[in-house]
Amino acid sequence: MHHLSSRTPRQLTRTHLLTIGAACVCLGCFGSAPPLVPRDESRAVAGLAPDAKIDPAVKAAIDSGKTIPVILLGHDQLLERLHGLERFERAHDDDNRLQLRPRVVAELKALAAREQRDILRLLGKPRTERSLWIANAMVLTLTPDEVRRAATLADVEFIYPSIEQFAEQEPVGKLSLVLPREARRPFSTAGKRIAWNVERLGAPRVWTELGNRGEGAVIGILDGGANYGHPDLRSNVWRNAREIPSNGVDDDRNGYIDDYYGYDIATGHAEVRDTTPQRQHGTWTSGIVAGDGTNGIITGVAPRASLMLLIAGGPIENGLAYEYAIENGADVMSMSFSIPNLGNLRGLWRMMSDHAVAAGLVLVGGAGNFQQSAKVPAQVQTPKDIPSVIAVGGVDTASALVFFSSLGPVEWGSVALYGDFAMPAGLLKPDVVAYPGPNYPVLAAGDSGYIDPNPKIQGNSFSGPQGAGVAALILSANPSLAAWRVKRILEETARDLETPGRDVRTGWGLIDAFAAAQRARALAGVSAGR
Ligand SMILES: [Ca+2]
Ligand SMILES: [Ca+2]
Repeated sequence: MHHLSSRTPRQLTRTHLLTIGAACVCLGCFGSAPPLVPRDESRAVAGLAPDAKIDPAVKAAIDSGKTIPVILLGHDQLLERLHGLERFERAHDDDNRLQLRPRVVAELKALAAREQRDILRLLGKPRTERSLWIANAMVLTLTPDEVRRAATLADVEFIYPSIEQFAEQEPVGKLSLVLPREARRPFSTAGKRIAWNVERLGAPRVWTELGNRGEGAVIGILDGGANYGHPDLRSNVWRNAREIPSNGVDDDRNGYIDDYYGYDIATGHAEVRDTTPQRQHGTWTSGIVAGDGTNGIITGVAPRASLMLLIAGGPIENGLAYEYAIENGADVMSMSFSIPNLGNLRGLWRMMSDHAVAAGLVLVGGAGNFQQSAKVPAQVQTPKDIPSVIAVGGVDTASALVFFSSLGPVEWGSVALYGDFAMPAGLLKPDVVAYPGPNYPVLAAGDSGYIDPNPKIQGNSFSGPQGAGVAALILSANPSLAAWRVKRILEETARDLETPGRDVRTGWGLIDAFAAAQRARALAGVSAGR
């Protein structure tokens, strides 16, 4: 079996999914509109006792006298932890996602700014090292006494260890390739071969019968970069219209110099192009979302969707990537990686994900390839272990689960601030399944062609982007749909496999692109076949 090297940003183990083989806060109102988050006073809960707010890893460090970087989670969050997103969904199920987004973002930013300013003042710190609004959280390096003091503050909900080494402050903006501006060629299947996974998911019927190739949808590819110069990708790479590439200037003043096709948040580089044979992962996943077949084979589910290329390492950087995607108009985030053993930090990631979904970003990724190398409930790993993130497992051409596809359920009983979905029942995962391969062509990163035949490369890193591509088709059919409704449509239109109903092997079943796009279109009040 061919083995891919994992990308390992510093001390984090981050595996690509190809093995080959609280209390509600009072929120401002918008005119006479109802509040964004319905208050439920009965659910208001007191914070933890100071000692219980400190993660065991932080406690061990300060007990030995160490000054360490920590993540302070603020008390004020947009959504209540346990059922906040569910309540938000009920309140906003029919709201227009694109109109809801700026309201959610404004509230998230206002909450974070206010409370983080207070915490800094109370701790006597001039500034944070990193600050998030997608969850109200910030990174500070604190002495043991400062950690103990932070834990006594009502504004501090929890203190996590900070496990990332952040990029240096001298970012590099130079891009190795700036594509010429050229008119997008009309998409056509004429004379093209279509990869069988794309065909079997029903995507070509969406293109031809519904006239929907993913136009208008922007997919964040949170991966290791991609060869966006590949002929099958170059028409579909997203551009930041407010940024002039390679001029060394942060033209749009978003803190990222020359972020034109996306950004490498992990290293502070604008360059997101990778053509090296050892690192083709992001080119493969990009191609499965939107490879348009210019050079002969259509590998993409949504061949007229746009791709925003992002690179991140640990939880804080991934939170920054969520923020970037939301602020720059992405509709979907494709996440073909897994991070195991994050402990309580899984809770931070879940909070960020719930807020991102509320802000209209569909989160999706492969379920993992750990059926034989990890025990349940640790086979589906972060971030796909999060309820609001769509985990895509894998089946073969006979619709039988593949030997490596991670099994559910997952558990949250051990995670601080959560404690729900305890074993043995846990949380059902995966959510749906697609085709992890091998034996269908994928883009070659090093040249303009394909890996074809591809008898070896397989994994749920390929299943996740199929889910992301279908999410693009859903949102292209109906851009106003809430992100959680995209997840629901994927699940409800999936073809049930194995045990009738949802199960811990294949979830709701095999993704059906045509049924999903048709459902989305019907919800938009447009009859199919028009
Ligand atoms: Ca910029
Ligand atoms: Ca620039």
